[in-house]
Amino acid sequence: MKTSVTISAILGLAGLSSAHYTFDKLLVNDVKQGGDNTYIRKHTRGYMPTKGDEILAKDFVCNTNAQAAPQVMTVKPGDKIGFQQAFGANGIEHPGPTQVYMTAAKNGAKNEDGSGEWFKVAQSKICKAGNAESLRTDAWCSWKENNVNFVMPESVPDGEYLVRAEHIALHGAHAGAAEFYYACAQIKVQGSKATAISGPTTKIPGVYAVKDKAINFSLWGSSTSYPETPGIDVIAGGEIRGSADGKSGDKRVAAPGGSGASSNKAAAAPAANNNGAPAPFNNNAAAPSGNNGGMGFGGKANVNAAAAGSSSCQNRKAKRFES
Ligand SMILES: [Cu+2]
Repeated sequence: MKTSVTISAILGLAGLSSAHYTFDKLLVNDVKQGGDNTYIRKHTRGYMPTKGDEILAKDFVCNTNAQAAPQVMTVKPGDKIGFQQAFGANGIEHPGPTQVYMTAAKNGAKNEDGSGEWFKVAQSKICKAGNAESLRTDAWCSWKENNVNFVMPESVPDGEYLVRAEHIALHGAHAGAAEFYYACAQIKVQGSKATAISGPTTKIPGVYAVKDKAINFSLWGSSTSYPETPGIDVIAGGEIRGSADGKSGDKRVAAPGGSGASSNKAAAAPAANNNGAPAPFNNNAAAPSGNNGGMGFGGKANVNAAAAGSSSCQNRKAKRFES
């Protein structure tokens, strides 16, 4: 019984799924800026995702053989920044969270290699509360959107940055095959009153380990929430969209901290806390009812049934599903 429910869910996902994607067009306040790769670094991976231990390679920074883009886009705090899909793709139809990371570019964004410290400026998870089936599809904030987007927070100081937007597709995550889609834009922030960021930082690669719970999470059990947070926590004042269970709807709220000394301290908690037990500073805390308590892993029978049918896009393709 459980198995048949899971298999019908797989068929449902496959039917709705569209092709793979990457990002090459920059949007500011929903308006496209320049052409393809004018501000977003061009890479040679095409639309295929990064998987498995590839996330530990240097190419995980801005994607395979990424080259500096010709221009740097100037934005101000409060501007909505979007990374739109390339190759005519028009909607993210893989289930999973989005992350946006930034690193300061002391010698200018065009010259930045991304080998320094990165902070997370935005996180999105679930925007629509629903059942286990919707966790495989339209519960996610990014579902069917054709760009990964966030509003540049006031808490990011002026300067040039590399900005790395990422979507993680989780449909194969239970089998160690989460898919990473990402690209980097060259952006200059102007008009901020902030002087320093407050929050954890990380290297990329290094932000994720292959065994992190957040990227080995099963969508094929009975969970209706995603209590994990991939990578590090969002900086104080950064954007948190949706929540772990979607009960607060599609809202963008500022991550805690940024004014009080005590909350700043909490925000600077070690990154290692993020992927394990609940940390003192938890992104979900910004949204009501963010925690359903369970880890969301389904029973073994369900996991295996799902693995047989959809452990990867390739498997699904072999079964004549378009992934
Ligand atoms: Cu895929």
